[in-house]
Amino acid sequence: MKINDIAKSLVSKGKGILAADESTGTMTKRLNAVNVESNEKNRLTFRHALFTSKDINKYISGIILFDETIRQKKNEETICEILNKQNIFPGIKVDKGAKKLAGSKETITEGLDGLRERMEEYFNLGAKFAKWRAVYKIGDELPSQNCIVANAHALARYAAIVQEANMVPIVEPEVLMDGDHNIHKCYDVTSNVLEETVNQLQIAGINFSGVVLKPNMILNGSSSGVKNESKQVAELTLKCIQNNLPPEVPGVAFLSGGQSEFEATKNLNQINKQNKSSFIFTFSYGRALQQSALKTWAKDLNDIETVQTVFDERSKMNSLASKGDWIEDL
Ligand code: 5MM
Repeated sequence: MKINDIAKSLVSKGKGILAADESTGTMTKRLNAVNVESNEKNRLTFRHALFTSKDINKYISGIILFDETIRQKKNEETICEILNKQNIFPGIKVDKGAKKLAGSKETITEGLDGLRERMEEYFNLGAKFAKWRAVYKIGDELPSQNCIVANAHALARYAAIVQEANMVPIVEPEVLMDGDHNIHKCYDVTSNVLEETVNQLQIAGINFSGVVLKPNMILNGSSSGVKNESKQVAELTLKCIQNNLPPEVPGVAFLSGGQSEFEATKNLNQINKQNKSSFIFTFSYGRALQQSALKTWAKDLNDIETVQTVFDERSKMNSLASKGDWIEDL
């Protein structure tokens, strides 16, 4: 399958992406928060429960995996085989995390060394798309131009290697919601970040039809004390993306970034209600798809069925939101 077709399928109507690519450190934090031991078996059991829920293939087009997961098997089947059977694209997180940017308090995402060889291996393991996340924090004088340019350059080099390996790069520049800034500051910073990211992707000769963008929504800082109004979030998010993204990009799959499950669904729904452009807006949520399912599992590690029902319900709500069809009290 050509990468342009994979990219289109990842954002096809009513479907979105499950981000299940928590590194072991992050997954350990998530499991420990609900008093579950983080070991290889538990990480696989929870993820396998989600990946085999009754309705997953109605709502989920692709799943981003972590290196550990793409190598795991359940009942003799690899995770990629399990996903392929359900017409869900397996994806792989290939960055090695946000590390200290020399000479600053900010971060640069690393992982380019040896990436070409790793992509070849992931392709052979069954991955059809990849993900790389760059992180920008808003603060006094932050993010710096150095941080914006360095991360955009790395995203572009990553995207070029992924396309060379016949896979779709998900480009994830995440402006964090941490801080007391207002929504307009988030708009300005995200605009600068997207502009530079697109600029670097262009310089690297990226085929924009074979890319999915995974940005943050435009929100008030989480410690600003200001409640987000969905209509304003949607208006500014749409404006920011439409002003910066080339029309060839088939779709945008938002990260949830620490929003509650409810807010992430509500805001996505409003974005789609207000969208007049040809861009497709869907979800690539981690926490906003998994939180309730994880809390449910922690109550009874043997009750996989209830976990799956809870996960299907969240996926369904976000599927409806990706069409602007979600109704608040459903
Ligand atoms: C699922 O978490 C991803 C990996 O995080 P670490 O590398 O820090 O372990 C993360 O990149 C995720 O894909 C995005 O942030 C979207 O997840 P949220 O929870 O923000 O929707």
